[in-house]
Amino acid sequence: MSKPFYITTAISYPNGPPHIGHAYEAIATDAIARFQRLSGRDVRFQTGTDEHGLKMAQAAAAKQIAPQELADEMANQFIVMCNKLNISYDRFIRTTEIDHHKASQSIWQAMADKGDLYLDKYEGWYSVRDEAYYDESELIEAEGEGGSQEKLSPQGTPVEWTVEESWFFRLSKYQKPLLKLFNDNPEFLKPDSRRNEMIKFVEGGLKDLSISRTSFDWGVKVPGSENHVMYVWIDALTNYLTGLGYPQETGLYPKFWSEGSDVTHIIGKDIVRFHTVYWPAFLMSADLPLPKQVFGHGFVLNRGEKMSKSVGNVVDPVALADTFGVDQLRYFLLSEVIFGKDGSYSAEMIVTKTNADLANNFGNLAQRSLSMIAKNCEEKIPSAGPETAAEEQLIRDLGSCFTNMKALMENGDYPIHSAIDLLRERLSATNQYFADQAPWALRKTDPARADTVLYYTAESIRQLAIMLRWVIPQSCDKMLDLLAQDTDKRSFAHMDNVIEPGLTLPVPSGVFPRLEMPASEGKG
Ligand code: ME8
Repeated sequence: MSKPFYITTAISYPNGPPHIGHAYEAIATDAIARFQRLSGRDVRFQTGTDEHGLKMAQAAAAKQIAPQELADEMANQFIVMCNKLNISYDRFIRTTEIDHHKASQSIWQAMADKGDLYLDKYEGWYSVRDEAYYDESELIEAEGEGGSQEKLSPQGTPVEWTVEESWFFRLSKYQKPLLKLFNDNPEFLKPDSRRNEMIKFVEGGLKDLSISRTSFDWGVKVPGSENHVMYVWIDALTNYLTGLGYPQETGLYPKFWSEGSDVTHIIGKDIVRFHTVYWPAFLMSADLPLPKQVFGHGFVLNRGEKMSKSVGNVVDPVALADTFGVDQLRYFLLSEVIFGKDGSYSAEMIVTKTNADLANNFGNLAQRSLSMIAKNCEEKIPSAGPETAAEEQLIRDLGSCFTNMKALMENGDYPIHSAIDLLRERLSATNQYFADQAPWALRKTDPARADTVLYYTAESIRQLAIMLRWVIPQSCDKMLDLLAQDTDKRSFAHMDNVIEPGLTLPVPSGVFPRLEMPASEGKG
């Protein structure tokens, strides 16, 4: 039996509506969660919103509303986005929930009990945009938003000099254990390029971390120091435990957060330090198990797209899904962006790619073969006569594709785009088989052979739809409905089944409409 699998996205700041980067992370994480479920694993998937901190407090103040009101309004938009994109989360966590305050206070207390927290005065640089403290040596001199030369964070955001009483975490104590973690577990941080960066950062020495604030109160109260709220990242990272019921020792928590489970955090490249240095150090301090893997994906950039001037490059992912289709957007992002690297998108790229791979390749194959079955085989899956070398190869290659796809997705690097490439090759090969065998011509000369070709085409579509279900779930389910497949026979375990001759099929209909470039979009 494989271990229970717990997968999470980062929790997003709801200081504004979701953008395409949030959608990308949710879609990629969802695809991996679905892949693991199709493989038969016990999966728990969590996403949510990170609602405390100065950034939220300032965004609410700018709108002259309470932070909770802003959080309620925007968290709802994140939930709408996840539902729209068919994100199969088990829990959507909001850090303003009561159980989360309790969990954050528990991990705080565990670190305090260890002797890892002390009170002192913080004096240094803080970036509200990144909700991060920076060392003087990390800052860059560059042109700031006002046009003059300024000190900026390594992410290019403004920093301010901060002086206040603060609780500190003895991060310095964890330098050696963290280096050991990186060295003993090459899988802990992927891709490797980010691992090398973090090893360098930790080798450079770790300063103790300021982990509470007194200058505002929008956060989780520090136990025993009521005038302090926790640094937002302490509470943010704890969300992964809260969602499992921590500190309760029964139920989901021991099942999904233990040596006997695989915990995977999918996050963007800008927050790798928080997840692979601070988070494991907090967990070590609290004597809690560590995640098995943190994957730092790249950024999705909208190049070639005309964007609204007032909001910079923010595009509403729900509007994109409305325009192009949910599965079209999912397919595009997952196949176009190399997981772990930056990628770019434009309306034209989405239209071109999904028309080629989904409408022309997959859609046409299904539409042509299923309408032939409807017309010539009394709407039933025909019986197959003896297989020729062509069918043998068709089925053998689908089997190898399945094996290779699983091997790729199980190696820890999650090369999602390469797994999809394998499937695209199979779609093309199945189309080629159908064109070469020309069942419409065989119908006149050798009807039994025409039936055999239609049978194998239908069986190939069944296997392809199962193999693509983690990428484009709604469309594959529609395809499997057209093949009259029971809903409980659609997982990887059913790849070995074969479609039943004589099965009555519903009236075929198109699954992938051909997209047109929306009139309002530029050519990119
Ligand atoms: O960082 N492309 O929240 P966030 C791809 N609350 N991913 C992107 C992206 C882009 N253009 N822009 C952002 C936070 N992301 C914290 C996380 S977790 C305990 C707390 C990713 O709303 C980003 O890297 O700024 C992060 O993984 C996620 O979106 C949320 O970003």
